[in-house]
Amino acid sequence: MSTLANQTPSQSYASMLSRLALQIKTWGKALGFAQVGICDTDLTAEEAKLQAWLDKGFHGEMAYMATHGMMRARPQELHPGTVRVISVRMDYLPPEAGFATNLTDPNLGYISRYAGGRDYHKLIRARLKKLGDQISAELVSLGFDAADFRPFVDSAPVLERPLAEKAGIGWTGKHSLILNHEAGSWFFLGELLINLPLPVDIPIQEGCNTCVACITSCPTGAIVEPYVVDGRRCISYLTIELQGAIPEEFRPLMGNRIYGCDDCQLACPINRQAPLTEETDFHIRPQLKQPDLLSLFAWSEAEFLKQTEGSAIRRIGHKRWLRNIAVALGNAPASPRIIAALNARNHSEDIDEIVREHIEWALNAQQSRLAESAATEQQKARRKTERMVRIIEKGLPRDA
Ligand code: B12
Ligand code: SF4
Ligand code: SF4
Repeated sequence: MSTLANQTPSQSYASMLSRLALQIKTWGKALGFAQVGICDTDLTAEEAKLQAWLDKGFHGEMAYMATHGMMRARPQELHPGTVRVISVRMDYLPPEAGFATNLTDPNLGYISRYAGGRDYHKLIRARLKKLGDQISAELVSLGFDAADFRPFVDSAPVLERPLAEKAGIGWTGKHSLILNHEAGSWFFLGELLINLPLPVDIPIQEGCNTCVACITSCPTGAIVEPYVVDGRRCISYLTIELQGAIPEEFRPLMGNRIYGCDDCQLACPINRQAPLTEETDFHIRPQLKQPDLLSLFAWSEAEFLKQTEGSAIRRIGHKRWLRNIAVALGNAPASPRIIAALNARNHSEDIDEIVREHIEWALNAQQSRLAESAATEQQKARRKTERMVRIIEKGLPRDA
C-alpha cells in the first residue's frame, strides 16, 4: 500500500479515498450522469416501511418485490463486501415532449416520456461498469487492490430511492419519487455497489412543504397516502407490470395512457424548470411521439417487434400492447372507424382471450357512447322542432 510523506498508512488511505470520491463525481459527470452521490448501506429505517407496503399487497402481481424480502434493504447481502453505494442520476426528459397535445387528444396514445427512446437499463449499466473500471484502474495505479463493485439499474432487488435520498440526490416526494430543485424528478437512478469506505454525502432536506398536487392529480388515486403508492392502482403497473386483465374500475380512468403514466410528475411544481436530457438515445422516436391509436392497434406482432426494437416497450409484448390500446379505444369518442377496427381484431384467428375481453369492453363502451350521441342528436333535433312549433303557435304570419 503506498503512503504519502508525513502521513500514517491509515491517514493516507483516508485522504486517498476523499480524493477518489471527488474524482468519482467528475468521472461520473463525464460519463453522462447529471449527479453522483455516495452513501453507506444502512437502510434499517426503511425495512418496516417496505414490509408494511408488502403486507398491504401494494406490489400486486410483482412477485419479484416480495421474493427478495428484506434483501432490498440490505445491499451488503446483495453483493457481499459492499460498504458503500454510489448512486447516480441520469436525466431523461426529452425535447418536444408534447405532454399536453398528446393527453388532450383522446384519439392519440400517450406513452410515458421515459419510454419513448432506447431502453435505459443497458445504457446506464454499461456506464456504471465504466465508472467502476475507472475507479479500479486508479486504485491499481496508486498501488492498491482493484475495487470489487457491481452495477445495478432498476431491476435489482434494492431500494434505489431511499439509497439515492441518503446519497444526497434528492428528497422523497409525496408521489414517492426522488426529486430535487435543480432536476425535478425526470431522471433514472442507478447504483454501483462497492467495497471501498468512501466518504459519504449528506441527504438534502425535503421540499414538498404543504403541496399535494401529485396526490390530487393521480387519475386512479394510487397515491394512497403521502409517500406511499398502491402499485395495484398505478397506471404504470396496470399497463406495464400486470399480465392479466386490467380491473374494470380503472379502465375509464386510464384515458389514452397506453404505456406508463406521468401525471404525478406533470402536476409537480418542482418539475417546471427540469432540464432536458443530454442523451439523444432518450429522445422520443417519431412513431411514438403523438401516435394515432388506430395505427398502433393495427400493428401486427412482427410490426410491434420492429417498431419497439431496443425500447423498454418491447418487454410488455404484443398482447399487453393490444390490451392497453383496446382500453384507450374504449375511452375514445364514439366512432364507427374505431368500432370497425375493434371488430376486425376481435375476429382475427390468433386473438388472445385477455385481449378479446378488453376489446369487448371497448366495443360496449363505444357502442353505448354511439347510442348516447345518437340519442343526444335526436334530442337536439326534437328540441329544435318543439321550438319551431312554439314559434308557429305564437302566430307565424300566413300559417293556415
Ligand atoms: C416496483 C417499482 C414500481 C411500481 C411500484 C411503485 C412504487 N412506488 O413502489 C410501479 C410499477 C407502480 C412503478 C411506477 C413508476 N416507476 Co418505478 N420502480 C419500481 C422499482 C423496481 C422498485 C420500487 C420499490 O422498491 N417499491 C417498494 C416501495 C415500498 O418502495 P418506495 O416506494 O421507494 O417506498 C419508500 C417510501 O414509500 C418510503 N416512505 C414510506 N413512508 C414514508 C414517509 C416519509 C415521510 C418518507 C420521506 C418516506 C416514506 O419508504 C418506503 C421504503 O423505503 C424501482 C427500482 C428499484 N429497484 O428501486 C423503480 C423506480 C422507483 N421507478 C421509477 C419510475 C421512473 C417510475 C414511473 C415514473 C414510471 C412511469 N412514468 O410510468 C412510475 C411512477 C409511479 C410512482 N409514483 O411511484 C424510477 C424512479 C426514479 C425517481 N426519480 O425516483 C425507479 C427508481 C427506477 C429507476 N431505476 O430509475 N414503479
Ligand atoms: S404514475 Fe400515474 S397512476 Fe401512477 S401514481 Fe403517478 S399519477 Fe398515479
Ligand atoms: S407535486 Fe408537490 S407534493 Fe408531489 S412531489 Fe411535487 S412538490 Fe411534492
